[in-house]
Amino acid sequence: MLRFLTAGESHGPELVAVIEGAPAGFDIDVARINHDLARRQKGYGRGGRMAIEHDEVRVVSGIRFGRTTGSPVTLIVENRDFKNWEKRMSADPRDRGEAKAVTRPRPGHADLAGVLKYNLDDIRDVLERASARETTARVAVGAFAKQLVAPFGVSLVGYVAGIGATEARVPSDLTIDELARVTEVSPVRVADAEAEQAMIAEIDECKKSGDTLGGIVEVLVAGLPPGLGSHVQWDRKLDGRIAHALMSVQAVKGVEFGMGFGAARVRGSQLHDEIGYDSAARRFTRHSNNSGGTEGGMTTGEPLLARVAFKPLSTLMRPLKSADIRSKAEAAGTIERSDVCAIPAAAVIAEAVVAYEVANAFIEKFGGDSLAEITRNYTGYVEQLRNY
Ligand code: EPS
Repeated sequence: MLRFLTAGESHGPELVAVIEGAPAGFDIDVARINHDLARRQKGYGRGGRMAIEHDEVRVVSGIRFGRTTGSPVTLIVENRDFKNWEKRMSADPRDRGEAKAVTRPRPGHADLAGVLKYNLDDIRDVLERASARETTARVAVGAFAKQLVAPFGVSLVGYVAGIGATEARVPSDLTIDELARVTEVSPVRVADAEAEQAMIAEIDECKKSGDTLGGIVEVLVAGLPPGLGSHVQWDRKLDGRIAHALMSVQAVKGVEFGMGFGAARVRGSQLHDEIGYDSAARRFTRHSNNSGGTEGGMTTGEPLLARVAFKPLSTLMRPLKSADIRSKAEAAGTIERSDVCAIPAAAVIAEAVVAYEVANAFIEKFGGDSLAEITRNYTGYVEQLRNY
């Protein structure tokens, strides 16, 4: 099984991810990890920070001559902005006086619950770690994970399905590769030119009025065999694990699969995906995919589709009412440099988070310590399905 931890603060020196349990013998192209980090930095509505950063991983362990060795993989991303924050983010107690404490919690952020829980009197001790800057490390992990499943024909794409009040159509005739290509060149990561213009206009309007915008992203995964995850125990259900991982992304308020909440409003006869059998391909088929590719916590073999709702960012340039944590007097929430809308980046983050969970389920099912061993197990299972 894979596991990983991230560490690092938004304005600290570095972000770190340690991935444990990766099998040996997998080709890892660091440029592909950096490519996803660059995708995360893009998007209409981002703030000034992204002009400072140039996110790239430094591999510290676990990869030798472009291949995994089976050892823990450590990936480090430098925060270029740290040079402007050295005194304020210093580990040295002598620098304490250099930093002005943040004392006005932003409604919607981790600020207030964090200082109460950890008994802190400077909100910066909370906001630095709560910041979505941490998703840089998670995107690096996801980009690594994608390369564990790529040899088995698994591909993923995250894209935007809505920003604020504007929904984007997703053309149903596009392959996953085409969808990835089209959304990649859109400043708001959509495949709908009309919606793109409306979204850009809404982001501009919010920027002017000091407001922020949320949205919905979708992650589509193709090439999964049936039977990843398991129905036998609650914590082995793959949709449950993916939902947990997605809910843990900063600002996420909802996750659904396939028809999701809509499934509650239709009859069973209108919802469930009827089953057929393709004798030539020797595989079971579905007439629809309302389940979003999971039944009983297992993949069905159809594309997996997760939808994720992100709330608008909680740092408002025209702040909401708050109360100072020291004086308890009414005060406006703190203004920190932030983004107006981070939904295009959120699509890349959600894609990475799902990639990790899928890779983990894959390694669990076809478990082995090397690419050769996993390939044997995978090929044997595919054969078993064909002969079923
Ligand atoms: C960032 C995410 C946001 C940005 C941050 C970079 O973090 P937060 O969740 O704290 O709003 O605002 O940039 C800054 C903190 C800054 O100083 O500009 C990211 O995704 O990299």
